[in-house]
Amino acid sequence: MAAPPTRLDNRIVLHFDYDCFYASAFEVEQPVLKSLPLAVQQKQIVVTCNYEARRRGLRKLQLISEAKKVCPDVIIVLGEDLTKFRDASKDLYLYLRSFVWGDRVERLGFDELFLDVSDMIEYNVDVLNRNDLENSFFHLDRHDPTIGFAYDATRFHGPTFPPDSEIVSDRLSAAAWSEAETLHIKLLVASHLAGYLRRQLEHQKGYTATVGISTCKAVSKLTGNVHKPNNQTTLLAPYDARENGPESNVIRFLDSHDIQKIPGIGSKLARSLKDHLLNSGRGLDSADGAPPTDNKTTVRDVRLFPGMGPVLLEKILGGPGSPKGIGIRIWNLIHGVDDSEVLEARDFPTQISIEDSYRQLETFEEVRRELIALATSLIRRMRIDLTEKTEVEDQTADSKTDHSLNPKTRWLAHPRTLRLSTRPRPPANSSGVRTYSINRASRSAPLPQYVFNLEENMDALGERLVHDLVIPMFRKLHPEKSGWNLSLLNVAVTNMVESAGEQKRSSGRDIKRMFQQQETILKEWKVPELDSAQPDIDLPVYEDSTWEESDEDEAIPSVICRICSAPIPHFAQAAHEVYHSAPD
Ligand code: DCP
Ligand code: MG
Ligand code: MG
Repeated sequence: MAAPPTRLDNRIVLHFDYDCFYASAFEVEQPVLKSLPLAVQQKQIVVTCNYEARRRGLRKLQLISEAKKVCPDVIIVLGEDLTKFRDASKDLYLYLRSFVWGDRVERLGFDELFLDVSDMIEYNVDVLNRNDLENSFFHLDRHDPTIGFAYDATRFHGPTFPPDSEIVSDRLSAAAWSEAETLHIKLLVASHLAGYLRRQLEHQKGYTATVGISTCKAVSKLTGNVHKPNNQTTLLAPYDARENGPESNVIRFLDSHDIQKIPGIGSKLARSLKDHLLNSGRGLDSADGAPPTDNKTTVRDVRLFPGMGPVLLEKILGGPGSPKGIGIRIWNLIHGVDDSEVLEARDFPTQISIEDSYRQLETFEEVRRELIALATSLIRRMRIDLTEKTEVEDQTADSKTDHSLNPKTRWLAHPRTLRLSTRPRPPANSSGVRTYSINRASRSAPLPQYVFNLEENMDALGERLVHDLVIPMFRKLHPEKSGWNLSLLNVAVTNMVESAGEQKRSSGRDIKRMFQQQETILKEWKVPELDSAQPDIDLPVYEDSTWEESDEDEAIPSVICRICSAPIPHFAQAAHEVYHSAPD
């Protein structure tokens, strides 16, 4: 058996997942909904529902008709227009980002965030007073010791894995400050930061989140799942196994997980691993004496399989089409070692795309009308995500008062390219069943400058853009006169070029000002979001895998999503596509 990978646990990473995100966006607008069962509908499905609805038996990705049966008094709201969720996602991202030193804040889809808080934690561990841990103070600003919050550093905030509340104060008093315990105290301090951020998010923004606290992205994401919703989990040290010492908590935590649940190991890789373990004759019993089972292959089964290591993994998973070094990457992952960094925050997305799916789109007039609607909403989104209000301060007035600021809008970035994509609906096969397709045809062209004119009316710009450019592109994609039977239209701008001038904003530094005029500043900041769920280019780090839960509705016949490999029930395909194509 190959040696386990070397651990480098010098970072602290928090993973945030907002609770019932779309439903919360409605609850924030109408707090009365919080205590009622609430479901968000897209097409014929419940894309999400609040926890009151879940308590009454509703589930994500359930048919609306079924939901109404299960809970007749369910309140249904429409969630096909993603504007509300995009805006909330961006607002919460900017809010949490404003606390973090070093700006390593990465979005994953709409409702997840990774925060690399290593610097803040290191600083706060350094300033702890070992003689009075109970009355500790967490510094949120290096330059102003008054900004922060009081906490008790003799214990963890919130639940831990393994659940253990005894061990802590003991450890801290004795050999606690040795090198080996550094991770322990870092995690402890981080658990208080996570608790504080969750409270702030709830009180200032009205959203609750579930947080995982560990040393890398993959493990903190998984750790968060232990206590859901509105809670947090810290994966306790030690992470490295010691001879005759305590076992590694990461290994203990990961071992019982289905291999497919590991972020970075999607269903395709999991399938190959399962097949190998089952077919290589020795079965799974090598790991724990249990007979091989078809439905669950755990991390432990893979890790302890005879001969397992980076070389064997490369043999099983490598080959044409798979990324280089996949063997070592997966070997690391099953030991909870994920060295992918939390990416530095960006001030604007790498692309913006707007699309809609259709049952029937056959005539030219329909296509033209839809393209104008999409182009207009693309321009609206560009104005939100790619511009910022620069504040010209009136030197003579008190800078704290809002009306002393004279906002002027400027473009942060100019996309150079416009792309049109369409998806023809494949013909029905001989048995009358349509096979599902996500194959898109697309065409790109330079984006004309006039779309950046902020004085011009958006509808007029949308119409002009469609007539000048999008319709000719459409004609090239579909030279036939009619009968295209399209199921999807997508317009996107890509190839962003950052405007010159502005210095990169560094968060942490701004925290004092933020505390003083929190509301004003957050309202005024028009900094666009990071675009992390792009449909067909620049996918996140783990291209061939899923970070998303995929255990919904396993009994329902489903198709495998070609983007994330998750099994998607037939009725949920439309919503699932919306999910992937959401530009941020
Ligand atoms: N979403 C979607 N289609 C999917 C999955 C999710 O449209 N197939 C949307 C609706 C969710 C949001 O994305 O509100 C976030 O997805 P989550 O899986 O995190 O679900 P929730 O945040 O709603 O619930 P939870 O409390 O389980 O995190
Ligand atoms: Mg969520
Ligand atoms: Mg999520």
